[in-house]
Amino acid sequence: MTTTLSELQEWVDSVAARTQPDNIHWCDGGEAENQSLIEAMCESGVLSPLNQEKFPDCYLHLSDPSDVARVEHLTFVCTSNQDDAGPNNNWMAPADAHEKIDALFDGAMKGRTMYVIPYCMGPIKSPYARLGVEITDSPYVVVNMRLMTRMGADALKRIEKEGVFVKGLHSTGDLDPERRFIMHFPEELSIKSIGSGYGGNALLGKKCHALRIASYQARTEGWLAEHMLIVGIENPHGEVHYVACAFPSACGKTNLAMLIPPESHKGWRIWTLGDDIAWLHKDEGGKLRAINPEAGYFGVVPGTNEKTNKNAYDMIHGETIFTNVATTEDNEPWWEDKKTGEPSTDWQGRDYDPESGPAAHPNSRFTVSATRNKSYSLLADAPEGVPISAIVFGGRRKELAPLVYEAKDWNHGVLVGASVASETTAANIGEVGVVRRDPMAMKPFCGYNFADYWSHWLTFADNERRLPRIFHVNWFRQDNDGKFLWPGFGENLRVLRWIMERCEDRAEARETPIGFLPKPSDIDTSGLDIADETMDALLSVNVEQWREEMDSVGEYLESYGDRLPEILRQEHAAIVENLKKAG
Ligand code: GTP
Ligand code: SPV
Ligand code: MN
Repeated sequence: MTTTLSELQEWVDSVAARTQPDNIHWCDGGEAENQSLIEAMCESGVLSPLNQEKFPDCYLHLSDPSDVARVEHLTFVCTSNQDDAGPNNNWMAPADAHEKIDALFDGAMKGRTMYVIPYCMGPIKSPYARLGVEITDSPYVVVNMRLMTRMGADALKRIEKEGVFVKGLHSTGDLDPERRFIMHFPEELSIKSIGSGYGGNALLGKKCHALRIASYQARTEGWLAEHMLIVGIENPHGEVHYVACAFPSACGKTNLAMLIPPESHKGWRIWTLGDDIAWLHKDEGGKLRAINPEAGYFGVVPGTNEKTNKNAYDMIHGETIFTNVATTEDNEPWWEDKKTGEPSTDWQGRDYDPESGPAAHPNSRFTVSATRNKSYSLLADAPEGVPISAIVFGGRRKELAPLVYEAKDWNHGVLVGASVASETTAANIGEVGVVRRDPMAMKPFCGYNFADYWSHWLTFADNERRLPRIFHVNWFRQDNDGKFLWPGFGENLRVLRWIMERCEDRAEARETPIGFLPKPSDIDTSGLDIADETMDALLSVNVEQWREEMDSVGEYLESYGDRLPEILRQEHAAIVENLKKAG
């Protein structure tokens, strides 16, 4: 397979001239190709088969121990003008960036096969879908891209027809963190990544294309590319609301996207549209509609069990690639909080020893096709996407942020999103558990200046009535002993119910300085063993702490200088004023 599109052919030729692979393989995305790649990787030791009786067609990949997460400090947005990338991004001048990274690509694929992966982000017939081609020397990337995107012949056909595609060049290089860079050229619709084989660094359709490049395009074209799950919530009358939630990495998107309603909620159903990324467009009637650009899940493994997330637990019992989990004596995958079995070999392939840390890496992941998820919505393939009733921001906060609150209107909602802060997680290399600002859960993923991004969000306010309402949730409040106050997981449906009822003007709320909160009695806690004091704590606003928080938000926003939209400044001032009046 080659291509009729000369721009694509010339790019592939020029990459081959620089990287000097032994072979070039154009991926068709078919079953035979996939099987032969898996066999070759099992032979070379890149993959190993797991217990095929209990985990049919499941494989284990152990990455280089230095290459286990995204690397925000090595990720760059290379716009001609530094201010366009903004204080939220590392920046390098495009010419310098190309020179630096091209030198690393020189001869990088000697002795290897170069794979050309045409892919489509979004339903293949959707007008909202976008195309890309990833060139990589990693067969692991190929089989993962096949699960995560609509990859192969159909995508290539559309690329040839439309002629516009994102160029993503990737090589694992020598995996030396000193020679690892993830560079984005939004003005050229291109990405260059070297030195990592891991997740968001290497599967370029995901964070690099569908968020960093797409967010940049979305701004000029009038839509939004967001780090959001999309979920349909069906009540016992068969009415469905679609909700899009932006939580930072490893803060509960996959779990919420496929949650199982609690016992007390008979007749409720959850439909998964997406678990990580949403592309939102205004339709002709002015409603926001969402598509999921992805076709699979690259999800956090630890914590997944029959109680927390049975859908995910069942889904990953077949046709799944596990990265950096432990294994048991009889070669089943094992991870912390799996609740059954014992680890015998850890994620580095060593005999398990509790002294050397967790058995599975905290950022170990499963890659699996969305079609294996029992709650996968048929509408995930709908070209026009689904209408969104509510946007929900959230973060991982031990203190401060209540279980749920609602913004007063769209502009206030943009402030709520811009103010999101969350404790860092193992999804990025670096310190874990430190609170940092993560506006709209997009800190690592916005491909341009956050101030311009907030201005873009604010442009949607002109048709408020048809827009989703905006909320903020926090499943992660803790008591003094570090115990979670809220049971989370399936029980989060109770909070989503209040959110949906607010969207239908059916639920009560009390006005507070930070927005609308439910009274404890507004959240249905039937069948839940939770103390009244706990509900009070979860649904209270500590004015003193919030004053400090808003000071810190104000300082953060001002760090964006002249580009900061005046409306956001006013929204912030209004909350500060409310808190002042509150005593
Ligand atoms: P990325 O794939 O990195 O974007 O993460 P994500 O936002 O999809 O997070 P995910 O659903 O994988 O959850 C991350 C971790 O948080 C897992 O270990 C979960 O078990 C845990 N978690 C998810 N939801 C809840 C919840 O409601 N309460 C608590 N306490 N933990 C949760
Ligand atoms: C995240 O970190 O938000 C992820 C995993 O979803 S990765 O694909 O590595 O970005
Ligand atoms: Mn994510």
